[in-house]
Amino acid sequence: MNVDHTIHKTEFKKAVIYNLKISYRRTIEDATAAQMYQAVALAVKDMIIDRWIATHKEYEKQDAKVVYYMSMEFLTGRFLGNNIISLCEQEEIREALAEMGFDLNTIENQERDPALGNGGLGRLAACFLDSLATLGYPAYGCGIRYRYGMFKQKIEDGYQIEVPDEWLKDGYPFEIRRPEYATEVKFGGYVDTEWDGHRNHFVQKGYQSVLAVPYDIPIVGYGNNVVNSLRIWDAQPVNTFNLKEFDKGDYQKAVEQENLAKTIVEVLYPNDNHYAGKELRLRQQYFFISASVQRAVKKYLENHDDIHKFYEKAVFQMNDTHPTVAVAELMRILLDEQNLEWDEAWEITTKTCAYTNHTIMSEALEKWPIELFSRLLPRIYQIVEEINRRFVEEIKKAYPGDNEKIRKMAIIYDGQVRMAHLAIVGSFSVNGVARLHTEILKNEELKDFYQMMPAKFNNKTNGITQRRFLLHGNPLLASWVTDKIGNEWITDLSHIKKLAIYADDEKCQREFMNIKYQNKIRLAKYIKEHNGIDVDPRSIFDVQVKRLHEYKRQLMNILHVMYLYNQLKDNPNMDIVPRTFIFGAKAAAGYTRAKLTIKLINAVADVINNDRSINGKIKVVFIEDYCVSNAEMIFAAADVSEQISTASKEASGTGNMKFMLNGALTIGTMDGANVEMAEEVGAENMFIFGASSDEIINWENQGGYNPMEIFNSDQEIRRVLMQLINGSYSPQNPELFRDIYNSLLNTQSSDRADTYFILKDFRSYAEAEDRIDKAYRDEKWWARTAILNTASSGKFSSDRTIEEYVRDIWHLDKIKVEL
Ligand code: 9GP
Repeated sequence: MNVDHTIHKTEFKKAVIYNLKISYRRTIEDATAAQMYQAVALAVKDMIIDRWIATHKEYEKQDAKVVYYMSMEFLTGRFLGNNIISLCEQEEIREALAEMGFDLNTIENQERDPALGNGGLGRLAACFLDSLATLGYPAYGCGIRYRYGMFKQKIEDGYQIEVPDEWLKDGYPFEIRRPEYATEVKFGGYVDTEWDGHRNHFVQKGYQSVLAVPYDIPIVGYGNNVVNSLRIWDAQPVNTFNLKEFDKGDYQKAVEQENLAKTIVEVLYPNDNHYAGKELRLRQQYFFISASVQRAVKKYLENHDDIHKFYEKAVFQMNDTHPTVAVAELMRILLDEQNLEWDEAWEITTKTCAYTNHTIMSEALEKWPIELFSRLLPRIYQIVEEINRRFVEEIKKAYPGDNEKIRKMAIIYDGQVRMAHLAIVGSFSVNGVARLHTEILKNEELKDFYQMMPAKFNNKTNGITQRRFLLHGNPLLASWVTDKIGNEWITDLSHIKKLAIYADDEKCQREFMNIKYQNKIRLAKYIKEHNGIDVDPRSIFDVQVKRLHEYKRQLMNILHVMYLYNQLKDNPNMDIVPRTFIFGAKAAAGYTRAKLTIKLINAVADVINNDRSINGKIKVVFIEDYCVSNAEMIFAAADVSEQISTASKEASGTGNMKFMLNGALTIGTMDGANVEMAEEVGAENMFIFGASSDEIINWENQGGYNPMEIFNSDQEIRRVLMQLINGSYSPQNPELFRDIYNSLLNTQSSDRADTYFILKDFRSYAEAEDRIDKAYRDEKWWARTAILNTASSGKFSSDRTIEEYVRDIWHLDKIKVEL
């Protein structure tokens, strides 16, 4: 980019001063950091706007095909820092602010993280948007403008407390309200059939409706002038004062509309890999999908007159089953508004929709009771019934007399609408998110569908954006990498493999490890400020940060810490490298066992961190409110990355890739994308342990295993388990962790014992942890392996993933934007 930086800096400062004046009646001397953030953000937005307009002009000029990435969640994290980086103006802006007496990092820290997502699924959507813009592909993210995003987590007395996230409280400077695209969305009522002499028309009557009003947030491509949009929908009452209803004295109905609008976008359901089955959730789904699909069709018809070719200009990627009503909504519009015949509408729909599956966890599979679905979406339900009727005919044709196939594959069965089945039937592409995951879908979970329609199935291994997770999150390492190999890695991560030649160079090893050390000091400072705990940056930072879920096995990690502590107590002179076990995790508000696990981690931390007798050899830290912005700092500081899910359960994982990029070594099972990471870096450069996914699936098919045998035969494991119920970590209430104990041994309930094979994998895990201790002592080996991990992370850029989606599914053309 050729920018005259002197002029640029002066102009930028002027803009900030002007924004402060008109927004806050403040001057630079009396502005607070929060006000400065708003003023700086507006000045940056000003730099984005012309590019944003130019991008959309270019799309129109080229009549470009667009991908609509439909997702209930976009976990974007803060925008200011990323936008500045994408504009390639970081140094100028940093200097300009410094000249005004402000520090860019402090200003960036004022931004509230837009946390419109739970975990991996929402963060993946955000990485994809970043890559789409950087690669120059026309795209819209379509989502919901939740008034309250993911809750803020406070830890009080070791327990998680959920605090509302008021991210919009002070206004969000980057968004733009677009009332000109407001769209009505209808719920409830009934469907009337009207005959016009030629055909029946289906008309929804007696419904309630809300007005969907979009807000656009710019997604700035790196250094290429491309700016795409994340379009999130807000809900408003259609008429605030429904005078007609008031005249009839129906006060209730008038306020109903208002309440409906308010509640729809009120809050993000804080469930990750778990389906809540709440009516409001289905409303949210239809709300943003109906608005997005209506708008996509309208936009197409503004410049085209043949609706039959809609799919040549638009593709809908459904992020998990949550947006699946898109299949039926597009059918509704084509049938009822465009007056197409069923077969024509179906052809267009199934050439437009594509579906990504993100999990095999059965509790995450969405199924809606017919009663609820048909009451809320009566016309959509009729359409789904007809899709189902025709699909069942196809099953019968393919498998005559095989009722079992119908039972297993029908979309509507046993009083429920199965959204995954609708998604598969209505899409031309079905993909998993890592090779192993896709294989499990094909051979286990979705076997029947794969056998009937193999051509639809494909794999797209997830990726992450190196621009947020290295360039922004780890500036020291980023500039070291650029010094060594140039800056092409920023937009093409495959270049990072050039670092491999430095892996054996002792000077480079020292530099690399010194950067890690600086990042550990930065995190240690954060931990001191936020947790009041002193941690030694020379200790191994062993980190597990991700949502709390039983299958991710944070419990196995903390049980191992308890086991290690027992060894240290027995043998205070035990020779181990000091280790800091760092956790960060939010648990769904209603997930009792996950919340109890957080309490256990904090209880163990309390005992161990305060035991002088072990000389600080191990410490345990639970970082409060794990979110995108502190994640960036955590990845940069990690030595060890814990990716220890029960094999087969983690579809891909993406945190694993962020750690690898930042030079952490992985301790992990052969699960999700870990398998492909091992392929890239070599299994000898990771710490792999545990049962394979085949073994796990086999045991599951046999009804599990008997953990009591392990309990009876392994006294060290038994000791750890007994400490859960003898008050070692909860002297006031020895029974506190009884539920966790029971879940592992199943002494009380009819559930399968140790569903996630924690005790089964424990020995192999402890042995791998021990290998880490030994390996870390060999400084050269460790440094070399850390560099090799970074150097081998090229495959895991979301740029690569997006190129594969484009090549195999979306078929988009790149555009160039000149200013
Ligand atoms: O659990 C998966 C995680 O493994 C994956 O990396 C992420 C993105 O594909 O999706 C998660 N799935 C969900 O959050 C719910 O399906």
